Amino acid sequence: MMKKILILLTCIIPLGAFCQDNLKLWYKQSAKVWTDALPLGNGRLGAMVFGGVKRELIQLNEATLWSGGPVRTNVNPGAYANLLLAREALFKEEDYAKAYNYAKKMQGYYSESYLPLGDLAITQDLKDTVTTAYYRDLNIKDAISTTRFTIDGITYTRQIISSAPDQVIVIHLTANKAGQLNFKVGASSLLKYHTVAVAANEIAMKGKAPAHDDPSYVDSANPTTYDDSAGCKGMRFELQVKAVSKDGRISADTSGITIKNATDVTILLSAATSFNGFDKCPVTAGKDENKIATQYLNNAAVKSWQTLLTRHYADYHHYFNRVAFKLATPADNGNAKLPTDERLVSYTKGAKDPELETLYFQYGRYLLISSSRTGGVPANLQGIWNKELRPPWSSNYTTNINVQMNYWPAEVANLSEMHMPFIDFIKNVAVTGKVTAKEFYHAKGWALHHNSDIWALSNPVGDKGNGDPTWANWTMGSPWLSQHLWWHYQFTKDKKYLREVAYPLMKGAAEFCEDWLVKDKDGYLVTAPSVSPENAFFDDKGKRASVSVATTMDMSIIRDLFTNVIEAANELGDDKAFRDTIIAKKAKLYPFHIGKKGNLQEWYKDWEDPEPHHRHVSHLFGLFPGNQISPVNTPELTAAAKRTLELRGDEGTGWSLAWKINFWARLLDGNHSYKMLKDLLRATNVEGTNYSGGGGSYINLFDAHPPFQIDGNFGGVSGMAEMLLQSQNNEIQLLPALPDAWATGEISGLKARGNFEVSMSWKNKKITTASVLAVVGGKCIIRSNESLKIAGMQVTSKKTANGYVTSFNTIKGVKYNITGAKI
Ligand code: FUC
Repeated sequence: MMKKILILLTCIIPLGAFCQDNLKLWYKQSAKVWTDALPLGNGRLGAMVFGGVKRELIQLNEATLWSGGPVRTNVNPGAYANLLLAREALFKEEDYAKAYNYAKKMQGYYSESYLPLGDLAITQDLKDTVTTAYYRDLNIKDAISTTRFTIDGITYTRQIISSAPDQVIVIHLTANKAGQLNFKVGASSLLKYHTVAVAANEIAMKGKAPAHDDPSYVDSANPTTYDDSAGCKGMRFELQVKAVSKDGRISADTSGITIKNATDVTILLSAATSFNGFDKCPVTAGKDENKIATQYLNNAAVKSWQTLLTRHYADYHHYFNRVAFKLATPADNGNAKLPTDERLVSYTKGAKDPELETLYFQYGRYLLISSSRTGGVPANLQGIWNKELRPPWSSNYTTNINVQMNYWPAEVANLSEMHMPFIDFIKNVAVTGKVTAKEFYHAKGWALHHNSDIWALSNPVGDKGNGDPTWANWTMGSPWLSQHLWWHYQFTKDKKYLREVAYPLMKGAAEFCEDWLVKDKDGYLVTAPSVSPENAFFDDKGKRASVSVATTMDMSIIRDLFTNVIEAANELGDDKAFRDTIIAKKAKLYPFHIGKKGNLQEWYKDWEDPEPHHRHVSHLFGLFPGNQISPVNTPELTAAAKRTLELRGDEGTGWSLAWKINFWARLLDGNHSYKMLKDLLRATNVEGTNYSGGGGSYINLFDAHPPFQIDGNFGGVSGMAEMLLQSQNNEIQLLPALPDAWATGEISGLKARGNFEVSMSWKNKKITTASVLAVVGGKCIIRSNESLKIAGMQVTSKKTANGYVTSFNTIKGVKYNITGAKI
C-alpha cells in the first residue's frame, strides 16, 4: 500500500497525460570509463558521476568555460580577391582543383574549445571488506543519480542533483549507522588553477582558461597556450565546494575538505566563470565569478537537502512531465529487468524491448533539459559534458548538421524553452557574421561557416589555408540556422517574437544569400564556390574534387530560407518589396535534378561518388529537416530521395543513423526508421574516431559517433517523434511512419506546428483516441490513415490518395477529442 502511494506521488503529471514508469538507467558496478558514468546537468553545471566506492569521481563542467576570447576582425583581407578568382576558375575553366586552392585562401581562424572544469574526488575511509548490494542509477524522471552499497553491514547512499533553481550541484551522503561517514573531498582541474581553503568547511579552486586551444585534429607542437597578461584571451573560473553536516566534524585546508564521523553530509558545488557575453573581454570586462559562485553557494547553504530537492523536482518536472510515451510490451519483457549495460547488449543481440526505446526517447528529452536552459548557451557537440582539454572537434558548435540536430527535438518534444539558448546564439552569430560577410565577401547580411564557439565565431575556419575547404569553406550557416528561428515561430505562433527577433535575423540571412548567389550560364542563381558537407565527387575528367557550384544542399537551404522569409513577411503583413524580390529570386534558384541512377543528384552535374556510403546525406536536406520533398506534394522527388538513401546505405556515424531515422519517417517508412533506431541503439564501447560508420550507444546511452557526440541522442528523439507525428506543410499527420514493432501504444504531449498539443493512443496501428489542444487556436488540418470523428463537431474526413484529411477550426485553449471513426 505504502509503495503504491509513493508511486502515485512521484508521478504528478499534467492533466490528460499518463504516467511513464521505469525511467531509470541502472548498473551493478561503478563506471570504469567516462562513457559508463552518468550525466547530470542544470543547463550550466554538468556532472558525470562514476559511482566509485572508495573513490567517487565526479567530473565537472560549467557551460561557459571555453578557451579564447572575443573574435578578431579584419582576419583575412585577401579573401574577397580569392573569391573572384575561385568563381573564375569554376565558371570559365571548370577547374575544381584551382577553385579548391583559392577557397583555402579565404579562411580565417579555428574555433576555440569547450573545456572541462575539473574533477571532484570523494575519498571515503572504508574498511577493506567486501562491498555488497552495489547499485547506481540515473533516474531521469526526477533528474537524480543514486549510488548505494553496503560494507561491513553499513549501507552508504549518495544522491546527486544539478539544481536549476538553486544553480548548484548537491551531493547528499548518508550512512544508515550513526557517525560512519569519514571521507575527504578534493578538487582538481586540467586547466591552470590553485586551491584555497576559504573557511573551515569550504574550499575554492580558482583558475584561468587557455588563451587558445587548437582543435584535436590539428597537429600542433604547442596546442594549448595561456596568456597571463591583461589581454582578452582566457577567462577566469572558480569552483567552490562546501560541506554541511549536523553531526560530523568538518575541516578544510588547500588539499580539500575532511569530514569525520558524520551520518548525513550535504556537499554543495558552485561554479562560475568571468564569461560576460560573446563580445566582452572576459578579463577586463568579465563577470565577477567569485561573487556569482559565492552567492549561489550561500543561498543554497541555508536550505536543507530536502528543500533543495523539492525545488529541483518542481523545476524539472515542469518540463519533463509534459510528454509520456508507452508502447505495448511483451508479457515477458525480461530484458527490461536487466541492468542498463546488459540490457543494451542483449537488445543489440535481438531481444525485444520497447521500454528501452521509450526510455531512450525520454533520455534525449532529459539531456536537452539538462544541457540547454533559457538564458544560457546552447548545447555543444557534447551537450555540456566534456572531460578533455582538447576534446574531439573542440566540442564546439558544428553547423553543417550537428548543432541543428541538437535542436531538432526541442519543439516537437514540447521543450520549446530549451530552444532559446540556440536562438540567442543565432543573435550573436548574426553580429559577428555581418562583419564576416562584409570582410570576406563584400556581402550584405550575415554569414556563418561550419564551426562556431561561445564567441560566436563565424569565419571559415582553417587557420588561413590549413583547413580543407570541403568542410571549412561551407557558407550556408546563416540560412540553415534561420530555419530554427522560423520553427520556433511555427510551433509557438508568437508574432511579437517573429517581428522583433526572428524576422530581422532571417532577413539578414536572406540578404547574405542574395549577394552570395551568382548567375550561371543558363541564368540560374547558383552558389559558387559550393561544397556538399564533407563529401567529394569525381569530375568530368575523373579527378576527385569537392569545391564546385550549386550543390543540392546549398540550393535546398536557400530555398528553405526564401520560402520561410516569404511566409514570415506574409504573416507580418510587412516588408512587401523585399518579399517580392525574394519571390523572384526563389523562382530562379538552380532546381533539383534526378540522376541517372534514379537518385536525387547531390551535385551540379550527375557526377560519380568516390564514397557512395558517405555519412553526410546533405542533398536530402529538402526531405528533412526541410519540407520541400514530400510524398504528398512531390512524389517523383520523394522516389529519388528514397533511391538516394538506398544507394547511401544504412551504415553511419551516430548522427548519420539518427538523421536516417528522420529521413525514413518523412518517406513514411516506419519499419525502416525503426531499423535505423535499432542501429542507433546498438551497444558499443569504441571511443576512437570513426568517420565511416560504427555509430551506436555507450552503456550510459550517450550517442557514439564514435567518439561520444550528443547530436545522435537528440536526432534520435526527433526521429522517433517524426515516426509518430509530423506537422510540416500546414497539416498534422498522425502516426505517419508507425513501425510494426510499435503497433500498440500511446503518447501524450507532443507539439505540432500551429501550437497544437497532440496526444494519441493506438491499437493494431489504428488510432483509438487522440486529442488536440489548440493552445492558440486557428485552423487544424489532420492527415491520418483512417477517417476520424471529432467529439461535438460535424466534421467528416475526406479520403485522398494519401490517407484521410480532416479539417476544422479551433478555438484558443480548447481541447478537441478525436476517435477513429471505426472505433
Ligand atoms: C562534422 C562531421 C563529423 C563530426 C564533426 C563534429 O564534421 O562530418 O562526422 O560529426 O562534424
